[in-house]
Amino acid sequence: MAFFPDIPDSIPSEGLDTDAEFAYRVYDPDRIVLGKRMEDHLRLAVCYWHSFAWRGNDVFGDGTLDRPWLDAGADPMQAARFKMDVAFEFFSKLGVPFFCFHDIDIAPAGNDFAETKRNLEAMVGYAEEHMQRTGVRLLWGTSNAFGHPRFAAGAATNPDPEVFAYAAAQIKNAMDATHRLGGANYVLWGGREGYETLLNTRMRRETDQLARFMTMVAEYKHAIGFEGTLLIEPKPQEPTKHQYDYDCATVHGFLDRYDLLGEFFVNIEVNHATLAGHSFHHEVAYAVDNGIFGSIDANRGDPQNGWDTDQFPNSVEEMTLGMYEILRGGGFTTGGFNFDTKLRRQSMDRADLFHGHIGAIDTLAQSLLVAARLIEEGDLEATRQERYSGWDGALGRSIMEGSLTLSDLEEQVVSGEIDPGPVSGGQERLENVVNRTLWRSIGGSM
Ligand code: XLS
Ligand code: NI
Ligand code: NI
Repeated sequence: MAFFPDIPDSIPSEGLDTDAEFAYRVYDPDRIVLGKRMEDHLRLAVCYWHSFAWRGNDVFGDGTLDRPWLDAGADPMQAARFKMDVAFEFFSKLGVPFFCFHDIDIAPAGNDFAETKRNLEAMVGYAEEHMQRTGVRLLWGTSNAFGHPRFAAGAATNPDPEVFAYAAAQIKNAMDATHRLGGANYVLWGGREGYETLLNTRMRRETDQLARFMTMVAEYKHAIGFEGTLLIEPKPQEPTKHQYDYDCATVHGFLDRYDLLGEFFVNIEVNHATLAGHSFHHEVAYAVDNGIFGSIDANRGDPQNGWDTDQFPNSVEEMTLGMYEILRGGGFTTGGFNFDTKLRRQSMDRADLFHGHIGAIDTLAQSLLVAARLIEEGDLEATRQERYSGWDGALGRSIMEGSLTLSDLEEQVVSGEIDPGPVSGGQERLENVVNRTLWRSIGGSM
């Protein structure tokens, strides 16, 4: 029996003039953009946890969402299968190629670890059947090593090595599950890998532990022949006061320090960029430029809130700027756009889950079109190129090659050979270039 009986079996791509609510206006999987299908550019994924494993509760009140499989009293494995049936009905009606999950989203905890492991294996088998039937694939798997009280002081960064060991066992199983389901990536989000107070914390010890843990994860990846990408998801705080994977630059420095570059890449979340005091554009540009770009969690924050509101992306401008950097860097390889999105607590109709995702998908599709146009027109890139062109000349090259000293440069400046004048950065014109392209897209001429 369908859980979403009023939604058609697939969401059609009908163009901007349609009146249908359950239709894509811009997203068209087969449309070719810069020589590639839209579906292959965006690699869209729905997240299991907020969409199916959360009832809409917040710190002030109970769940509001209609999620009958979460009701108390149900047999846990039966409820997990019911949840998965509904999740796959949703994925396939929406028409996205991928989903993402945490271990505990798909399988219930048993009475002991061994039973939890058996539950996970059984549900992975059930997921395999659904994936075969629907063709939906796994963008990434992950493990929830932050929710259970044993992880209150962190998982890998816990003061107790037994908690480290427990997390290791859990993450090994989640990696096995991801590998078995052909996941394109495996994600580590350090939910409580940080501190609440420095008064009881040895910061350097904790980051050493985290690095050891990540090294073990990378070793295990190679041991089992998992070909997906390992991803770290930076976030500055929440739930802890301070998280060690603060932002892309911090993660980059960490990977470099512990010799993990090339093993881990970043999964950038729009809202986490906002929480870190950056723009999404900044985080993507940093990751692409420094060779650590991996994947995106497309959920946004709200400028008036200081927490992770996980809203559906709806700003074409914000997503265009990130998309532009992604395209400039050659696009996704194993990554994609995951919707780590939550409905608002009042959005309690079953159809709301479709409204949220359909709007978000069209927002990303439109952003892709605008960003592709910016690439094709080439004005931004040409301006950047011109701005740094001095570095391709004799002076720039010799400085960077290391063949000039401070004294050499002083000599040339004293002799008057070097006498630079100020040059406009042209910011307003560049902002106009972006806006013009956005406006043309609103006029539908794309
Ligand atoms: C929380 C994170 C989380 C990860 C997966 O803020 O975004 O949802 O994406 O553990
Ligand atoms: Ni988040
Ligand atoms: Ni996320």
